[in-house]
Amino acid sequence: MIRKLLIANRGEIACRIIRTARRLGVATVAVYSDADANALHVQQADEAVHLGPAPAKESYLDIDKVLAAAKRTGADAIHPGYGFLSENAGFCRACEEAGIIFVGPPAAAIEAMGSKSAAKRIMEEAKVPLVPGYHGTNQDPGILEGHANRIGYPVLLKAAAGGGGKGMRRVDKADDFHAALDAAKRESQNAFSDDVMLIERYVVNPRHVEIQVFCDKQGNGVYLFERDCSVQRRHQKVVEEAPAPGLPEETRKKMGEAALRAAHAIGYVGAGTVEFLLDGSGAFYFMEMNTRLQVEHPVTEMITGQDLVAWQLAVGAGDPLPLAQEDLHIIGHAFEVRIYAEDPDNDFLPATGKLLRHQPPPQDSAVRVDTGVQTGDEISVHYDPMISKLIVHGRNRREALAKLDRALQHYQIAGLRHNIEFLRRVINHTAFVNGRVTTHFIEDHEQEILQQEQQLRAQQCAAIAAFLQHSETRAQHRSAPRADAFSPWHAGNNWRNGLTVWRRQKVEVHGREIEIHFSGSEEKLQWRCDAAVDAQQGTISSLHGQNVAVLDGRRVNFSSVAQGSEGTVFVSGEQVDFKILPPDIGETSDTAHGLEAPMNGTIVALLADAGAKVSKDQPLLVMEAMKMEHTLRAPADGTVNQFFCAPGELVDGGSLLVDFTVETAEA
Ligand code: MV4
Repeated sequence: MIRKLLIANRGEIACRIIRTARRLGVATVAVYSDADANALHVQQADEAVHLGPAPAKESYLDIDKVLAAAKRTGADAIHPGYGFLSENAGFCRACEEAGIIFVGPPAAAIEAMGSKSAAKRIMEEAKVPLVPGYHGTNQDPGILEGHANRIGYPVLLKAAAGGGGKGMRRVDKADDFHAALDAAKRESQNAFSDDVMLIERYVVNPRHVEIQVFCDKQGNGVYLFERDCSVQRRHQKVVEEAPAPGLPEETRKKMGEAALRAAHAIGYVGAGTVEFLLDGSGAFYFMEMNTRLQVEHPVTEMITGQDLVAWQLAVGAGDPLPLAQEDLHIIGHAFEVRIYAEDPDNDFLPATGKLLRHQPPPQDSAVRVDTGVQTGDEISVHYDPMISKLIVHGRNRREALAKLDRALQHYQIAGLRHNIEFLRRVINHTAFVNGRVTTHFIEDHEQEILQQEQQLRAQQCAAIAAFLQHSETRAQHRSAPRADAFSPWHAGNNWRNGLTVWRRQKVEVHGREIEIHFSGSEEKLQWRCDAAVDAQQGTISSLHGQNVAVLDGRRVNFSSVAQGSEGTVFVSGEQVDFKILPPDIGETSDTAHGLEAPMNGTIVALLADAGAKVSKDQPLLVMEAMKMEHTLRAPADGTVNQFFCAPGELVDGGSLLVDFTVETAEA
């Protein structure tokens, strides 16, 4: 039995491991870098040891520091999580030598998978299906070309030391072979300081299907079925699911058994994943084996009802596997999506900064969120920009997919760009809904999945108007100057009858400047906005505080976040980010819609009647500001539709006073 476990990792996986350890009565030790001093995994562990500066090399990747932390705290085991030291055979050995249990496979099993060509030779021996190819040591270019011709084009050149698509080249015809070989070797040499290449027949439009295996120290092994991780973007997984849609039971069994042969061939212990390419005919081929717990393990937990970290701790302590193959069954269907701080509109550039809000959807036995961050945390440049993983389970694929979409709609993240909308477009795409997933899914459907021209809808305008009104009320109630710059209305000396006056505010939404007009109070607010596509005006009444409102007769969940001049509203499962623009001050420039107050002041007199036709420069109203009277005049010949103010009223600079229509020349 492991009594005290050090988790040599950070973020969601550290938190995930701590959760199981706690449940099992195992004490936990977190480690952390300078950047993570207040991180969730540090808060959740029983103890925490500081490792060093933020860069992983000086903290999470520093073997001596991690081992010293384990010794100091008396940990009897180390869980490496994924990434960092999880597949470092040297670290695994160092743990063994220090008498500390490494929760993972033996060092030799990690090493066996270190070279792709060596791994393929072992797999060939173990009768694990391989893509027809060459993985020998003779690297003479002429010999390699001969093999390519034998295999048949198209072929794929792969770096023996590679991974993640680096040093990989597709070659379509013999003429291109030598140029492609040179390029792939150069790339591989640069990336891995090794240019040994292997050649495979290119499998056209395959699926990535991987098998979860588990082995104990007694020599038993089971497979916990498959995960389909085909939907990827530049070798980054986007959606994972279990079971693989449409996989015949017979193929599942064959793949599971092949994966176990792979594991046994290298003396595997613990949780491992054997990756296969699955082609359109149902044939599958070994790609590689990951000798760690994987990011996407929760979908397997969901469909098997097992806790894989608990299994790891049991096996690590020397216990036999808790279940035999015949005890394992697939229950329903599960999806995982990875929520990243990144900008899908800008080539998925990682986003950094402060999470102004991190509010995952409500969780239950079918909706799980694994995260290592909370509102207020910083997403830094030092580590992976993954914010969390959302995992859902349903009785079948369709139900799981519906729950996934709903959960994504309820997920609120503000302060950083993220990929939630992108994920929703992926999972709602017809091809995805129908289970037609391949490794080319995102490329094939790029047009439909990537950002389309965004339109602003009435509900969203209404929500922004409600936000503006709410901010205005807050600003008015504050007497002292505010530290927060956000307050387009902050005047400090002003009172106004908010029920009758129409205010207007320019905001930037979806890269466009729009103007929102609003009138009324928190309880009942009217709004207008020309830019909305479906309706240009409406009313909002709020119920039960700020999270529920009736927008134009529909009751919706609604909330907002702001910092500085930037705001976000969440309404009806969607997010709209906007920027408050400074009001127009000075001359009455706006002739199309009306006249604004040039400054804060008091209305002295209205000089025209509503509905009156007036000529250019005719005085319309007088206001007083800074002890001087100012006359607002008609900007052109036209009609005074309505006054949004009355004599004696105090008005803010920039607020709309008169609705005015310029007369247009008629035929
Ligand atoms: C392949 C292949 C087609 N044919 N091998 C990409 C990363 C590396 N782990 C293996 N990869 C591939 N190997 C043959 N013989 C296509 C891919 C591939 C891929 C595989 C899994 C998931 C996503 C992928 C995206 C592009 C290419």
